[in-house]
Amino acid sequence: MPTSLCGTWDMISNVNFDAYMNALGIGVYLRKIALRLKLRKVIEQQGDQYIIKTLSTFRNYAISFKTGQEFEEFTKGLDNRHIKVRTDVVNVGNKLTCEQVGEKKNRGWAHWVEGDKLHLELHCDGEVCKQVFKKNVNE
Ligand code: YOG
Repeated sequence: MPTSLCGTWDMISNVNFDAYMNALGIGVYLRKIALRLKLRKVIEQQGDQYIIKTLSTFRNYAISFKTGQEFEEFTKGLDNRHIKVRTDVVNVGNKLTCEQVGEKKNRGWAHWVEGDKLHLELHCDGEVCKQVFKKNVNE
């Protein structure tokens, strides 16, 4: 089990998000909107079962899965693709990793906690976006 990812986390930095979205084929207009968003992650976990919500003033997105089990993800409101997904808990660095297999090569993400910060690395086609979130203790 990784160090608990649970809680409400507010974005404090977002590096290379534009290039990541471009790799996903998101058009310039949507990218401009998305770049201004301060994303919030709300993560719940019970055993192997996770719910990860990405919230913003523009759109929300949620996935729910069991680690170690393949599932189908439809990235509705994001790049709107159907992908096969597998998440795993990696003991090295206490990471929760996700591989998103589909039309886009080398696509996935990893979450981990360092101190009081939640880290997220999103990758697609050689582009890596790094997002950091600070725990919101009021939520
Ligand atoms: O999170 O996969 O935590 O699902 C990245 C969006 C912007 C819409 C957010 C809406 C990728 C336009 C999800 C943003 C860009 C841009 C708020 C990242 C696509 C479209 C929903 C993600 C994982 C890991 C869990």
